[in-house]
Amino acid sequence: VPVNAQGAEGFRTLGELEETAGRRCSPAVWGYIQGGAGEERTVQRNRDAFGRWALRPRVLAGLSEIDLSTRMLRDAVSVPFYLAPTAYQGMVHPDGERGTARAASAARVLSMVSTLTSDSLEQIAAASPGGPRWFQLYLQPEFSVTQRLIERAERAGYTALVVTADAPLLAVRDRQRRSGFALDDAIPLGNGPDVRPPARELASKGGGKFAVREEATVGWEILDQLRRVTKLPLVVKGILSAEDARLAVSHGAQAVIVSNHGGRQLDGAAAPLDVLPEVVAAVGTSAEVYLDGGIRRANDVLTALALGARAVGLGRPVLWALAVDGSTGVARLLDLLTIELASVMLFTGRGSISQVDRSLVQPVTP
Ligand code: FNR
Ligand code: LAC
Repeated sequence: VPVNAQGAEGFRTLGELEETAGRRCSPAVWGYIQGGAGEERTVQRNRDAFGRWALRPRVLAGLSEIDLSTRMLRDAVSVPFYLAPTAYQGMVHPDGERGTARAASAARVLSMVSTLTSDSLEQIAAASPGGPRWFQLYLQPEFSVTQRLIERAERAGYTALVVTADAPLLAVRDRQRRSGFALDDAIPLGNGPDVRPPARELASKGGGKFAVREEATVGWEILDQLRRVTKLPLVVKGILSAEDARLAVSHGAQAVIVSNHGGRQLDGAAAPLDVLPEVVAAVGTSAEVYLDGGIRRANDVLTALALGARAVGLGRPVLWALAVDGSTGVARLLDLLTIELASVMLFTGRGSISQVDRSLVQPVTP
């Protein structure tokens, strides 16, 4: 057996990806990527939730073809999973967001591109001319800066606006603090010096009072305000209750993403998978429902789809693949997951995504 039995690609299976990436990243960057809020109970919960469901195999289903293609709002995509937005990809590999977007668009997988990228949103669009591509918006302290970002995203051909609502402030992340990483140390933001990440702390005013930074003081009417400045469909990311899902829809969101930011914001929050059924019930057919958090294998994808998600997002796995082998690594991740998904569809007797329903899963004791 050769010393590097993994071969040039660095990983041959989805299962070895995380560990391989961990060996490639500096401890500080790894602490940032892996870390969650507080003591990471929610990070753990996101994964544990999948263990409470089993897939129900179906045999002799007479399938001659498996079709994984579906639609996310107006975009036709080849698979029911997409790339969740993640910041500062240039830190993990020089291919950066351009490399990630290129791999995704070649496979016709949808990319949600963060506001906080190392490359500019125009460079990312140019590297993946066919898309599909949505722009993830972090509201800026000045609305004029927000508006300018939206105009740029429209001009560059992004087809929806993903408004991340669960980060009015970046949570204290113990692991990240211990590893010594601060966003301020990160490489410069590709979208320009006037674009800012969410605040890292609340400003104390003394006497137990704290001030919230301007852009984080908004209420649901911000969606109405955004709709006045753009025709792009609005997607709200970071929904974890039926109440907020209904509010998002009533303010014009065409889709919601059930997510707890990969366990990076409110430690103690529920797993997206556990909240998914109530959100799906609350919005009915008035909006599309997506989910991210803890998706690692094809069985996770199908479990979430069976419980009502239209598509699911990959966060950390994309960063792992990028760290290991740049754009090629991301392409390999998407390929491995796609092939695995097709086989799981066959084993569960589903020839197309529209045939995935609640009867595909059953609750089990972990
Ligand atoms: C994120 N996430 C995120 N979300 C967002 O809306 N804008 C962003 O810029 C980022 N940045 C970011 C950086 C890193 C390092 C991570 C790990 C995550 C959250 C992301 O979109 C998604 O919600 C979670 O990552 C999904 O969970 P998994 O797949 O990582 O378990
Ligand atoms: C994070 C922010 C940047 O989770 O979204 O680190």
